[in-house]
Amino acid sequence: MRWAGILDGMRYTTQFLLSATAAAQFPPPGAPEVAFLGRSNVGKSSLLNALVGERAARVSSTPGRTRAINFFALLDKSERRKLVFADLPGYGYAKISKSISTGWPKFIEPYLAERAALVLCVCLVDANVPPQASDKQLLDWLRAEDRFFVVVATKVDRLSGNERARSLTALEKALEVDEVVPVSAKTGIGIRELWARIEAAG
Ligand SMILES: Nc1nc2c(ncn2[C@@H]2O[C@H](COP(=O)(O)OP(=O)(O)OP(=O)(O)O)[C@@H](O)[C@H]2O)c(=O)[nH]1
Ligand SMILES: [Mg+2]
Repeated sequence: MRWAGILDGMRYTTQFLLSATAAAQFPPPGAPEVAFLGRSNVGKSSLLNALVGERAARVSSTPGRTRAINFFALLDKSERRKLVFADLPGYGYAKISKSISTGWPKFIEPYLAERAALVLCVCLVDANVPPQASDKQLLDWLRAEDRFFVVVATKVDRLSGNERARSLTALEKALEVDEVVPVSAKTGIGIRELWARIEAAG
């Protein structure tokens, strides 16, 4: 199913911009930017693809595969950039080398703290996994930086209705947020809801 076209009721296409491993490589800020953040393997690239209705971002079978910030532009039919999506490297995957794992904040913090175009952080947590300290740390950090964020619980297709409700309640409580939006890149659950949040922020 294609979800493209929901944004402003317009059709648009997705264009890969660049892959950045240092702040100097970030594209010049322009259109409102939305960042996808979460632990390795939580489903960032899959969710981004579900939102744009194409296979724009690479989905990994090996956790920790995305090592750079990958920028994608959403273009309207006049080729104007309406939005930019930033697919960020995952954090907190135990098996990756220590240097990469501890290097994450060094690389990401300047982006999250200083990026002028960044209007919304989509923070992904796995609905199938108990609340994680690393996710709480990220949210606390974003709050301290006054960044707008929405927390989404991924892969809810794997849970029954009751399990899903329990997981969402536990996540909301542990992460101290009013709402966690359930999503599935596989079935499309929550994609329209998330689009509404993105439109409201942009
Ligand atoms: N069942 C189910 N599986 C999913 C869903 N989203 C992602 N996955 C699977 O989870 C794995 C990781 O997905 P990615 O989208 O690559 O996750 P990521 O957060 O981008 O991973 P890194 O870039 O390595 O940090 C893949 O095997 C996906 O097929 C979902 O909504 N439902
Ligand atoms: Mg990825």
